[in-house]
Amino acid sequence: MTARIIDGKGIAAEIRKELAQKVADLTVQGKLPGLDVVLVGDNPASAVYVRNKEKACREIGINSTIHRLSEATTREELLGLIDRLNRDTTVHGILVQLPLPSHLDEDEVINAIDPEKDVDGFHPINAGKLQVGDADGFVPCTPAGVLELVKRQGAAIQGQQVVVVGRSNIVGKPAALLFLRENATVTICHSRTKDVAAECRRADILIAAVGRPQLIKKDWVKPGAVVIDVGINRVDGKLVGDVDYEEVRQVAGAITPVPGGVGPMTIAMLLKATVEAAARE
Ligand code: NAP
Ligand code: LUD
Repeated sequence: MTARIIDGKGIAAEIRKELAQKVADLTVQGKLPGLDVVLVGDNPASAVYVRNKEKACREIGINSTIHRLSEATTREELLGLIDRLNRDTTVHGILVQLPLPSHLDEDEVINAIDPEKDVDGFHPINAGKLQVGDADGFVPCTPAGVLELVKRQGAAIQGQQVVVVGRSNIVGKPAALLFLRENATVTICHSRTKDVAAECRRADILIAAVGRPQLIKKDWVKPGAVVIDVGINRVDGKLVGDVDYEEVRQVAGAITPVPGGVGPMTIAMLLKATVEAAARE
């Protein structure tokens, strides 16, 4: 059996098309959605992602402003900008691209963002809402994209075994909570898990968010499982996921490619959150 390829790029384009109509409606009502993205320093991957976000906003009519700040930006300058954006009523969403240069405290910066504008869903208020099951909060874009992909390609979630490899606050942990909310039975693996391969083999839906190129092998995957590869690793100038794609596609039922899988969905979910923030105003 060869796995069906889950076309994240195509699904993300469909979602953007749906959103373009909502943006047009909001704009007519005088609520032009606004997203401000803050990029500090010159991390080349971050520059690519932010450019992709800017382009996606432009294409569907979201008013986006990118604040490109130097590596030497001080804590006070960054917090000052966030404060200004918090108070600017034309700004519905604020996103500070991570990672930040090491002299800046990511938690402090995230905490400074108005939770109502935190379209990334990283503020503790929004993380807490996901945890307690309050549907009003913003959900981190990458796990939201993972869930949307699984739903749109038609896999059942309720009662299924979902295994998430990775427990970061931006991907693994919220992904686990989202699938729990969908009534899956969820296992979270991390670097201290005794036998990650054995845990993965039980998964009906396997979500890899590890940051280790091609860690997940064919014999870690139950035949027919849905495999979602969140990982983006640059190896010899090429992008590869956390899943050994060529191997695993021989046993999986469905699999996301890298690139063209979860990455474009992250951006589509960011646009969706921004549109929602504007609609709530
Ligand atoms: P992270 O913060 O580095 O977290 C990695 C997690 O994997 C940690 O929980 C770590 O465990 C665990 N881990 C590391 N090695 C392991 C191993 N050998 N076995 C089991 N678990 C292991 O990374 P992240 O921010 O979640 O990102 C993960 C990957 O997704 C990266 O490749 C990143 O580039 C990519 N990513 C993609 C998107 C997208 O839109 N497609 C978005 C965000 C991230 P401990 O907690 O024990 O250290
Ligand atoms: N920080 C994110 N840091 C990194 N892939 C993204 C991402 C687009 N505050 C904050 O945007 O949500 C975030 N909020 N993240 N990420 C990763 C993470 C953040 C990753 C990949 C892509 C955003 C993307 O467009 C393309 C794909 O997988 O097809 C390929 C892009 C390429 O490198 O060519």
